[in-house]
Amino acid sequence: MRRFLLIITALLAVSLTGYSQQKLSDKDLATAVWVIGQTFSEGFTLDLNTMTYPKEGLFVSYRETQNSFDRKSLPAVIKHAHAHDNIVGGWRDPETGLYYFDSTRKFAEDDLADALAFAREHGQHTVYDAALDINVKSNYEQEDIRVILDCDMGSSTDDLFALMMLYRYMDMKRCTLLGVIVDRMDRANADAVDVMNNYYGYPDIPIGLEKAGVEAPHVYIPYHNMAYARSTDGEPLFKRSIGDDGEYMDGYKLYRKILAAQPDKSVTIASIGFVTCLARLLESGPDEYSPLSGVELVQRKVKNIYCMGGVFGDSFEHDYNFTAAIDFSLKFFDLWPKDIDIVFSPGEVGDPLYYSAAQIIKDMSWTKVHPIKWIYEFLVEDKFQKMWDPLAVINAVEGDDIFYELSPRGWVTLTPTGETIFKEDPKGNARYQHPGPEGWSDYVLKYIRLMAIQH
Ligand SMILES: [Ca+2]
Repeated sequence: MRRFLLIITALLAVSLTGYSQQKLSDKDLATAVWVIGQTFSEGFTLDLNTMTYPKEGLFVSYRETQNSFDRKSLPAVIKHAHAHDNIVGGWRDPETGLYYFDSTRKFAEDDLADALAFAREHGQHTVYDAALDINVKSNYEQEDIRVILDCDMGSSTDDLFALMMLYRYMDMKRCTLLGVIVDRMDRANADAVDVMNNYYGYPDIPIGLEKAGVEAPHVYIPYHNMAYARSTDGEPLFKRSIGDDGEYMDGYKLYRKILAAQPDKSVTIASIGFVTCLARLLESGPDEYSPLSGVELVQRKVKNIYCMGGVFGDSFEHDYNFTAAIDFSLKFFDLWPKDIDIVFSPGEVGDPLYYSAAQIIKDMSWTKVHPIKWIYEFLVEDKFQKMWDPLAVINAVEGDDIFYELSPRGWVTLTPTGETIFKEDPKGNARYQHPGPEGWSDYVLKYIRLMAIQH
């Protein structure tokens, strides 16, 4: 009977949209919040001004109320909420079964950097996005991640999204992008990266370009002219740091220059294109940047590599990245040091992540002119892009424990026809991502979309 009355009280409280909390005593409010907690076992966020559940915004708990896990603690939570944002949240810890209540702060949907900074400052593990209904991990104990992105810019647009994610991670102080290697020959592809660097506010990130890689690989979407787009009055649409007469360093050379200047075992590589520059790096000898050979330099400076490529599941679709540059790929597999971890993001993991052209344009409606949006407005006939490449980048920055279930350790060999073969061995340097459980693909796509709407 008592529980029944409590539920009635709570439902009454919640149903009175616009009902000012001054009319509801704090004692009644505590009762209502308690019952809401009992009703929503997964968790809830409640705006005490309106007694409604917010439909948008990013929500982070205050540190001051984080150990409030019983009914006695609720008056203090509500008092804190009144003095701050007037929002309370609750969630059940699945390990202990305890239900926690928090006073909560709200940020705008496009203010993820500030929301994460607040979460880190307050020792909170997650930021809740009400519009997308996802929890974003704050990784507040994360160390500095130094990343080199190696991409085949100029064909599929998922390389652009992967690069966009890295700028957003930098905005959130979650990584340092040391450089971008473009392993698809043709300077227009490097110019596209230059546009992205400038657009996202990082005009000085060095760019290297493959000069002896795969000859004329297939182009899926010919967006290489994006860097030279003009407005109707003939003005360049996008800023660039490297002029038409400027030079890009050879990709493997830029690898050597960057690696030589980094602390030992500190660099993470995210490889989302061909491995031609990596193969040439591994084959390289001492030069003006380092007395070490390429293999020694990688062994000394690289912590790990996350590699979009390979097929390990039942997919019939052949791997593209390794096969298209098979001679380089075989060298890469042969020379990559056996003591440096490699995590593969196989094609089948990204296959279900469809980002539609219409959704891309909508998510970038916060700005009139945007390099990725420009491609979708003016060039693309495809209806969607599969988000393969961001998966390697997310893994590289967020670590191995959060987004993915990885295979056991083992060794991966590449056959001359481009097949990737995994042999389990606890001493092996290789693991590969498994597709997540049901709902996982939706979650990751929402996460990529959340990054796309930040500005
Ligand atoms: Ca790619």
